[in-house]
Amino acid sequence: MPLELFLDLLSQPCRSVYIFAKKNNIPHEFKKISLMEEDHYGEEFGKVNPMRKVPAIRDGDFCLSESVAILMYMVDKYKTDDHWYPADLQKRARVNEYLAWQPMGIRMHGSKIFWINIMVPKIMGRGVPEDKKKAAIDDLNGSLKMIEEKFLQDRPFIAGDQISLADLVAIVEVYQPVGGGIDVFEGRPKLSAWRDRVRQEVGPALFDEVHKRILGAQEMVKGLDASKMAASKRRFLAMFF
Ligand SMILES: N[C@@H](CCC(=O)N[C@@H](CS)C(=O)NCC(=O)O)C(=O)O
Repeated sequence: MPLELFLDLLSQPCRSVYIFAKKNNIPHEFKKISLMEEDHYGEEFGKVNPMRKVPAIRDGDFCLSESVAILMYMVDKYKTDDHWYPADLQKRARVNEYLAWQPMGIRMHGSKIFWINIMVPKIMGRGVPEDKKKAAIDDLNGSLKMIEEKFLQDRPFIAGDQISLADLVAIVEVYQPVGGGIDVFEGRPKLSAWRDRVRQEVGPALFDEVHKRILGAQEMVKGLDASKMAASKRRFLAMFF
């Protein structure tokens, strides 16, 4: 049986897992879990991931969550090309350094912009207070600066001359606020050039296909039934109001 991937491409870590599986021709079955429909609270998915987060995978009777663990599982199981997770001590350490930084370093900030601009108005029926919006933008700008100045410096990719897991995990997060209507590439030539390199390495068709859902999120959200999103409502209430 192929690897079952439980994903929603609105989610950044789902996009990195999916790009990696497709790019490396890993046999898989895409099982769509719609976060907007709150499918992740269903009984079937609860058996795959009791934490009720995507991505998650099932390989026979082995279930695994957490995108970084899933990516590494695929690296090990399918013996993918070295550049994804280099054996070289210091290159691997660069990848690990980024992977360790990113959850609080950018993921949180990019996600917030998406929620503030797209999800909160729809689900709560009102906007986030201006001071919280401004703080979120400042945080995001700080994260993007860190990617450019600390993680990329003058290298084509985070670990050096070749694309690695770090670049995949990074690019999907950088796109989340873009889905929230903020063009993070404007006025950032270094970030834009890196994005172009990553897109080229992944393959433009695959890259664009995977990002279609997040880039169309503003339109998609208009048709949502907010009354079905009780869990998100509780979370936004605690976070922003
Ligand atoms: N650290 C986890 C994060 C997983 C995660 O937070 N997924 C989000 C989507 S991006 C989710 O499933 N959210 C559903 C919810 O919290 O209700 C990973 O990298 O896989």
